[in-house]
Amino acid sequence: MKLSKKQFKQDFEERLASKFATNLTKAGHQETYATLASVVKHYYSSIWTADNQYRDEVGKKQAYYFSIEFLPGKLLKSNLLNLGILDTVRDGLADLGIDLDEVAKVEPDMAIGNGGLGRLASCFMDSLASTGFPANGNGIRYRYGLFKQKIIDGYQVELPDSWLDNGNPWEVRRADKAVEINFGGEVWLEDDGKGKLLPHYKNQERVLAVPYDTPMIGFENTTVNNMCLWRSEVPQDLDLKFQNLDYMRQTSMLSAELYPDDSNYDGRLLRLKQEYFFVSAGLQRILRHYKFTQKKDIRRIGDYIAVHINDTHPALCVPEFMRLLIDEYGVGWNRAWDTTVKVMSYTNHTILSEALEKWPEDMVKNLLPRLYQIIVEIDRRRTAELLPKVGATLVHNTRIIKDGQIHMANLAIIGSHSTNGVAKLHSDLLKDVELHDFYEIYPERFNNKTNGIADRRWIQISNERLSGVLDETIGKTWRHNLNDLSLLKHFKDDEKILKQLQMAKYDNKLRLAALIQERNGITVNPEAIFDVQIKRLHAYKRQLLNVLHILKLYFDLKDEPDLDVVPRVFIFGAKAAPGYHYAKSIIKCINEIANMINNDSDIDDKIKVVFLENYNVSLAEMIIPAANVGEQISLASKEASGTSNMKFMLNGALTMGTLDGANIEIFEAAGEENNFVFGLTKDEVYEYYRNGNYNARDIYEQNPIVYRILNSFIDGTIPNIKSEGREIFDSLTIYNDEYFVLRDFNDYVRAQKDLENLYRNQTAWTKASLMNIANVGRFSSDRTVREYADDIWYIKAKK
Ligand code: GFP
Repeated sequence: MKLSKKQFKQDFEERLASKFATNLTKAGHQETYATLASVVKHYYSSIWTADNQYRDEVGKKQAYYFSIEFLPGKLLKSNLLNLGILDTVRDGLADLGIDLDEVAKVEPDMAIGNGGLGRLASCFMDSLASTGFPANGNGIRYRYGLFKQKIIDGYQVELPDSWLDNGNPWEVRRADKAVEINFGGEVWLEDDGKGKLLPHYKNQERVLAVPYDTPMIGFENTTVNNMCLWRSEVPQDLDLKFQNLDYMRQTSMLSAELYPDDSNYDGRLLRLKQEYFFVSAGLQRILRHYKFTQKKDIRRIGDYIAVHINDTHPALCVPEFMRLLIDEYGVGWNRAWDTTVKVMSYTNHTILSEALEKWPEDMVKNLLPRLYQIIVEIDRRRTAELLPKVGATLVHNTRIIKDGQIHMANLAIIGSHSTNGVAKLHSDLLKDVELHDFYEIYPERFNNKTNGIADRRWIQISNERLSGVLDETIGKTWRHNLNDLSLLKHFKDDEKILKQLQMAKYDNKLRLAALIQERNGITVNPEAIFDVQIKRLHAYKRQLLNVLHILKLYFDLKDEPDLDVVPRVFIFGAKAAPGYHYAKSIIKCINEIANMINNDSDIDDKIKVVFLENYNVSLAEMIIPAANVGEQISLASKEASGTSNMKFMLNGALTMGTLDGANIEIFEAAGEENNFVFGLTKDEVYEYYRNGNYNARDIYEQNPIVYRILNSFIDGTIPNIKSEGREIFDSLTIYNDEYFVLRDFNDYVRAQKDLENLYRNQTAWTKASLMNIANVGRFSSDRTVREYADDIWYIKAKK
């Protein structure tokens, strides 16, 4: 959009006066932020309205991305950037004596997601709008986002993330578009007199779902999509028998928090309720909108909408869409089924069985009696149809209802026309191993869509320093097409440019060093290698392997204080799921090891270990630009894709990684010689599984370095970790090291040595860094969403 600085300043001052009855000299940070957001909202509102109008008139097919998590982070700067007014607003505010970066700090992170899954959803939201695709999000407006992590005495403590306390200026509550969701009660079918069976209900619990819309603004175009988030409320005309406090409390719990503790029955029930809640609300709204705007036969809806099931949480989309079509819109079963399969598509994000949801049959039957009937019928019809074609074994292995449980991944695969993995290796594993039986039956449904990242946020906003160097070196087209970063290859031997890249990195390291000083009170040397591992804390991601290597360096230095090492700062950011004891023990150990090493005067600044608490999107935006190395060290086959690996690459960090997930494609693109590859391959891991011959205890007993390191967890060397140290020691030596940490240790140490050697030669290092940046184009999520649009959703971008 076009905006002059003068106009902006006038708009800002007027809004400040009308909204808060105050002026520039008196306004506080909150008022400044709310005013700015309000002005920005005013700027985009007409684009948003016009785009909605256009879609309805043209009747364009739209996609809807159903996800239990979204992780947008802060929206202010990204909205300004995408509207093309970031610089104007920054300058205008500066004229008024306001620092945009300070104002931006006021906005709380919108953290209604947990990790890669939710962040991917938000990268997609940005890319879909920026590439002009009509595609919207659908989720839950959790009152409390993912917990805030505090580290107290080295332990993770979870505090509520009450992110809505000061309001949320970006969202629009649309009370007129509320829908009702029903749970429980009884259902029976009755003939309607014309030969049709219609459901009748008794004693159902009613909940109101109210949508809150947040605009997803495209980058310098006219597309504005919608992220619709649902809030649960009590219906105004609630039946008397439900008017009690317990009911009120339960209703508000539905949209209270992400991933309620599911270690007990009530917690699990609540989670299932949440899943149905946002699925049903989203589908009802879509169907109503279609009826209202298109006025066409409901049976043609498959030409107008695509619904995406992001992981298994929204898999109830399948039976719920069937229910709505059949019960509410009078479509026959066969037509409804064909339409459902045409509309739905599903992404699998992990092969870890803990994440493939299964619900007890009884729970589904009691909570969602009509959906249960439909699921049973889908399963019955499919079994009857397939038995003669593919035989009993394949049918049995792929049934939706098995052993008293409803298998949500099976439901999602069967009820949709596309199942994709998120990196080549992962998609192949799905086809060849994990979902092989499905692949035998529906080979045409399987495909790969390698993940990507919204490069605008991950470089233009978060790394202005590097962005500036790139602009000056290769021009600005890369800001619209990330593939143009390949122009940088021409400069790989240009010492002037290499120096500039080094200086940009150094400045970002200074910025991070200041943050570490402020938050952790640790002084780090900006000349040191900044070696970073930031991601959810999970055993398969192997933060522990990183820790073992740190301990090796530490002991080496203790034994030989004059050892010539390149100073390193090891940086961690990670939240552990509140009920995941082992992961929390690892956090405790990292913090105790950090204390031990950071305060050891023998070590000085040769090694520093920093655990930054409350890792979130905003913190990632500070850390990644400053990283020299990104640790991507999961056991091969376990990390479906990874996306922080792509963010590091974009910011010129080298990857220390296994041949897992998208690392493989990163190495292909940027060259193994420009990164550090180590560890077992996927085939070697599966070979161990087949032969059952991995013996971690042997490694512990036979490798003196491993022996010493592991003993330090239990012999008091590392203070204050009596029980945690024992837990970790046992997991490796007694419970046979599920993720082959010890097996990969030696090769990891070797690769770390290579890394250190390369870093000694700054020119060679920076060349490798440049080659990573120059080859990152394909990891833009603009590319990924185009593939989804072309191959799965069949939607077209606005010209
Ligand atoms: C999951 C997978 C990752 C993958 C993301 C997005 O992330 O490998 O990159 O989904 O597809 F594990 P987490 O939620 O586990 O971080």
